Amino acid sequence: MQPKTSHKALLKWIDKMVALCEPDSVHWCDGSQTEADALFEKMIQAGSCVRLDAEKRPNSYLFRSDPRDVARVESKTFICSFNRDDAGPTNNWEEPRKMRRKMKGLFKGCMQGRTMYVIPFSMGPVGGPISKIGVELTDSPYVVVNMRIMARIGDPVLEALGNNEFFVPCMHSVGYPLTDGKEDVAWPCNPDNTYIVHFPEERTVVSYGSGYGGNALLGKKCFALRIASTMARDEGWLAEHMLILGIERKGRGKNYVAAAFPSACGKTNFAMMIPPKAIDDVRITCVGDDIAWIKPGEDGKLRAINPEAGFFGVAPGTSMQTNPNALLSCRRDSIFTNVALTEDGDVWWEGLTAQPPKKCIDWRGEEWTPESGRLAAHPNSRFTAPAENCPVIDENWENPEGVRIDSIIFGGRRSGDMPLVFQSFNWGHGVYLGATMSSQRTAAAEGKQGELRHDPMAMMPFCGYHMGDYFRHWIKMQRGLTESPRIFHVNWFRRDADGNFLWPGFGENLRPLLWIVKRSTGQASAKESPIGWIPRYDDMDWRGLEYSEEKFAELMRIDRKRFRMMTLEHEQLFLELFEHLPKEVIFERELLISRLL
Ligand code: TSX
Ligand code: MN
Repeated sequence: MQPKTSHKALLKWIDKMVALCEPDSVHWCDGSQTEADALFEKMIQAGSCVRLDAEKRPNSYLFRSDPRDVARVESKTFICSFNRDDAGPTNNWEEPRKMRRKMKGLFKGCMQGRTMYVIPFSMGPVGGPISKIGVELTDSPYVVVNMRIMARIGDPVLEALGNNEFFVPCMHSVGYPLTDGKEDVAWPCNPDNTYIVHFPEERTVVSYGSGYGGNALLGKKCFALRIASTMARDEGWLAEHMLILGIERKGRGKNYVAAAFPSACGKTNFAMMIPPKAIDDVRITCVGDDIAWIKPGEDGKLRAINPEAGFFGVAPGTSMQTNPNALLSCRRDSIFTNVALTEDGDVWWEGLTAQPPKKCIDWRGEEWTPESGRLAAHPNSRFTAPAENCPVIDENWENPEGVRIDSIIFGGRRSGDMPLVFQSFNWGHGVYLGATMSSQRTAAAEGKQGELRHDPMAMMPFCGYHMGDYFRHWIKMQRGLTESPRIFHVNWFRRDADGNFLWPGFGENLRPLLWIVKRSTGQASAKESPIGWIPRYDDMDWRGLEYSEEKFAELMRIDRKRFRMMTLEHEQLFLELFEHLPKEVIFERELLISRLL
């Protein structure tokens, strides 16, 4: 196939990779529906996927992965900076030259018997001032059809790339060559030799052995977070693991909020939540559910884009009760991975309906009944859905200039201590709240259930450089801004002594969100507390919800002793990062302790 560009650096890199990987052919992806249809047809023939029922789930497909390839592999994820110190103690590091040599060995002949797909992709609207271009080379047609939903791909991107624009080279192989006519399998992968490698100084990604999610769709975690966070540090902006939502109040205009949550907090649910019926003068719209690129605008205020074009959401737990807008987003034109297949050619997962189907095919391809005692869908099963299918997608979601961010929210899953919502005293204190973010592990995650785990700004697995330098960059970001967003902390998961959730969550989260937006625009009052500004009972909008002042007091209670103990855990994290920490976060801890005495 003829190259469709005269970009010298791109052509040179592809020639080199073709010589190394030895694919049978090279396919330049144009991104068209015709191309996607042909790829799906080929994958159906190969037994890699099934087409779902044309009425129940139009233009949608189901894939089942190898059971050994079902999630991101953090133990095999590397940041290969020149100096080990630049990767920091929270990342795996290997010397770049040594890792390059290792990758070269793995990639030698790795695409024999396969097609190499060239995927030019844009993170953010094509040609936008905040957007960036990447090119992924992959031997996985599954990656192509997913990238087509999650990013803008194909001819328009090549055109924007022109003859010498910058791009991030992203090299991917499932690591399963079909040497000498070896037979293919439904989900080729190489779990024993999986590596997800980042070269932050070179701005390149190399991934081998996995075809799943963030290991293989390299525009998402690898580029838009790990590489982009490094670019953002160097260029004075922020690449964050944040959702972006719009909140429009009748007669009071519209504001945008960015929020970072660790896993298992229902980030996608929050990003497209439906307000309680009684609050009928507020509209919530979704700009993005996972990643925000945030840049100072001409006016010295922060503006953000969602660099992605789709949702790669966890399926289990998603229902018409928890998140109707996510379900409607994957009503059509979607890809499902590792969920169950029903008898009528639709999908099912735990939590989708109160009643499970009488029988179905589980994520491993085996017959399943409610009595079989296994999960029908893998806990990390996913839907890949186009953002434009979302009923509440924001009118500005593709605005290349982004949306103005008025509030930043950090959150966590905390059963015992954190109040529903509070506001930081200032930017530096807000950065401290983000830096010391912590969440309880759920059954799905590895490790002891209920144990608190630090996840600064929800970026622990996604920061492409030293976490201490990352805090410093956050502190520095305020300089040069004419006005900075207000920073808040929320917790939907506080429980009473009997273990019951104190807060109903979901749509009711609009109430703390309303206070957040009013605080950010000087429209709500608050009370000072040792940990920040908190709403009084009367500062909250209680229309349509019976929630007593006593219960609110319990929900908002600040146990000074517990918070003093918490600062010891903060110290533990800070010790690890000590040499790179900005003194602001150390002083914020001292101030917090003083206020808690
Ligand atoms: O996503 C959630 N959100 C955010 C929604 C906008 N979940 C789901 C779990 C995370 C994967 C929540 N679970 C939330 C929440 O706000 N809150 C809870 C806890 C909870 C669970 C069930 C109830 C209440 C709270 N049920 C009843 O009150 C009947
Ligand atoms: Mn995420």
